[in-house]
Amino acid sequence: MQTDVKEKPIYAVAAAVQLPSVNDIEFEASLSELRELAKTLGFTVIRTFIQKRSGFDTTGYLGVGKRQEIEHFVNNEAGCEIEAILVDHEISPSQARNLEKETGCSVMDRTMVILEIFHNNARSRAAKAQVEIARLGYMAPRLREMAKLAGPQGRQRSGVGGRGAGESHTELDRRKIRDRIAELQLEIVAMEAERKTQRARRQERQGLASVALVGYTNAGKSTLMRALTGSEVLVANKLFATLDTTVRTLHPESVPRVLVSDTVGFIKNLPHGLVASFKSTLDEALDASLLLHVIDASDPGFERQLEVTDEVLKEIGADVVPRLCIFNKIDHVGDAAEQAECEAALRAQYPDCVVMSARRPEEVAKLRQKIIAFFQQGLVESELFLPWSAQQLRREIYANCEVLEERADEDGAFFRLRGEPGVLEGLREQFAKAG
Ligand SMILES: Nc1nc2c(ncn2[C@@H]2O[C@H](COP(=O)(O)OP(=O)(O)O)[C@@H](O)[C@H]2O)c(=O)[nH]1
Ligand SMILES: [Mg+2]
Repeated sequence: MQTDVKEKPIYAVAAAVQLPSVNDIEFEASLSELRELAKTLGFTVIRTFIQKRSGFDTTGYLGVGKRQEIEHFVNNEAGCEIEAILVDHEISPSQARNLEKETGCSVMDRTMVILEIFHNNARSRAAKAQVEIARLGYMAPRLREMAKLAGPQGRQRSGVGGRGAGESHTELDRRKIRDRIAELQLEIVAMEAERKTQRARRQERQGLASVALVGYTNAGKSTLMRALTGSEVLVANKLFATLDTTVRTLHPESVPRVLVSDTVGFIKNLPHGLVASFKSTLDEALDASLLLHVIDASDPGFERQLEVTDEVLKEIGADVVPRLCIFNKIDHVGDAAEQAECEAALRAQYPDCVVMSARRPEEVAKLRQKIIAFFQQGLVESELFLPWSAQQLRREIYANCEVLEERADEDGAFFRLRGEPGVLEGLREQFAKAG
């Protein structure tokens, strides 16, 4: 596992055309989402170029003047090496190629940025196949342009975001890509059957206490994850945080031990072709015994987002998993009076919800208690006697139960324990045999 947080930053610039049909708020929201997504891939976006136009420039997406401005910035002003231009739309292969040629930087459009994140986060075989289908679909029309770039004068593409996989695809012709997509689709159908068995296995693992964070990008999922698990160092570098499976234990450790996992997050401006692969990356949510649905209470559009999240969770069959709604960023909702008003309104509309700020440690501690309480619901208290002759079983006790009290006498030790009924029964049987 990579833990080196001193990794050199990878610099990028963002660029976007604002069409007349898009208002300033929508435009800025989409751009800031793009910057968040870029951060997930390890990019530091140091400058954003925007241009109002009645349509995209057919040659290079942005008008020629803006392209020159970017070229000038990248080569004379930036003061660091700019690895990529991130474009907040899906653009055509030739637009991308022209932009690359004129600026000397790799171009990643919105679709590609998102695809790379999905690629890094797909865990199950079905999710990987689903993401590969989307990648192939994206690559197919771009092969010719990529081949043009690949000559001796072709730019060396950076390794960021798994460009390597794209390169190997340049050798395949379109027919091969079509065949591969068909093959993957068959595999996915076959995997549906496998999923059913996985479900059954998951049921067996119910004993394992696991929580998954779901919700829109920028709601504060990773921040909460960090606060709940104390994994400051690892999450500090977004690139490695994404490549690692983001699963950590609740900290300080609890009984039972609770695993917390982060998910990719819903994207407001998700290109159509990526819907299926996005859903597949939510597999994690299906494995959890409890979902934490994180909502940015300070986002004016949160109600619609909440609905979409509910719908999608239902579609993937995760609506049966118990769920806790967390309205986060309450500190970001106006002054104290406005915060109180907002909190009261949320509590009235969503009974059982949590209203909090991931930046307030005491509220994070409360959430942690609430999570633990959820998993302790099924636990029972019991007294067990462990004779001295069976002291080798002490470790079993401490590993599997919460010890509320331990008293010793001449014959052995009395334990007052809290744990799952099955676990306590198992211990009792072992003690009987050993005693
Ligand atoms: N004001 C405020 N900002 C927050 C809170 N939680 C997260 N943030 C900020 O919101 C941004 C997105 O957070 P992040 O955890 O990356 O969101 P994710 O995309 O859901 O994982 C970051 O800049 C966080 O610092 C909160 O409770 N209050
Ligand atoms: Mg995140």
